[in-house]
Amino acid sequence: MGRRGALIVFEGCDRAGKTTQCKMLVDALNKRNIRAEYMNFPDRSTAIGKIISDYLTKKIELPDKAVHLLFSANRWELEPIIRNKLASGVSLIVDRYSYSGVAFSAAKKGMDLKWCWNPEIGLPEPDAVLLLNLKEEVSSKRGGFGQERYEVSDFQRKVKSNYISLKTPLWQFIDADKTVEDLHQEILSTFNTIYKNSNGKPIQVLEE
Ligand code: Z5A
Repeated sequence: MGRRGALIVFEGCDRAGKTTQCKMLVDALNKRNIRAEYMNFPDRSTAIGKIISDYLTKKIELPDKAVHLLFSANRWELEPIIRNKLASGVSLIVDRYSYSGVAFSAAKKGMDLKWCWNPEIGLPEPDAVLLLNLKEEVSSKRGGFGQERYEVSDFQRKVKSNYISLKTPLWQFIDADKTVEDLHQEILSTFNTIYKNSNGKPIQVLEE
């Protein structure tokens, strides 16, 4: 039997370049005959994801706790697929995961970090979390900022500090204030190390 895929999560504040880099990494890996696929959360294509999308685009309102659980349920509905893909040798490059779930919800008034983390317990733990770090002055100048719920500077600052509270040894901070290509090359070399180190290790789960 061949090796399992690696589970690599990209996190970071708005417009840090996560989607751009995740997709470039998947393309580069596939060209090198490493099977890899892109996944993103929220996955707006599922039944739960459609409600989340309506919430983010301000078409509907929901209580904070209810929407938090929907974001988590969106990961749980894809959990069997994540496990199957990894077991079959496909590496998953994931654009936001549980850490966004907690960092964003806990940035809201009255939302407790620990309460927010609870529904994430038991999901597959990533082999690495790459946090793309970008100064606010730079991110706010990038395309599209400010159109969706949460795209507000004060809120993004709280999210950033919540990310720091969630940090574990799996996290790697990457300065994202670089050209797309320079950042890609750095991420590609980081991937090589993570991929090598994950070989032969069973997938763990997120714990309390
Ligand atoms: N959320 C939550 O509350 N709970 C959860 O459980 C989860 C998420 C999973 C929607 O996420 C919101 O959901 C998000 C968190 C919350 N809210 N916020 N804020 P989403 O993933 O659907 O969408 P997004 O997170 O808003 O995408 P993003 O963060 O804004 O963008 P990005 O993926 O980091 O960046 P990008 O799309 O690759 O690039 C953005 C722009 O910058 C684009 O014009 C690029 O061409 C440009 N770009 C990219 N890289 C560069 C470089 N290196 N230089 C210059 N310009 C660049």
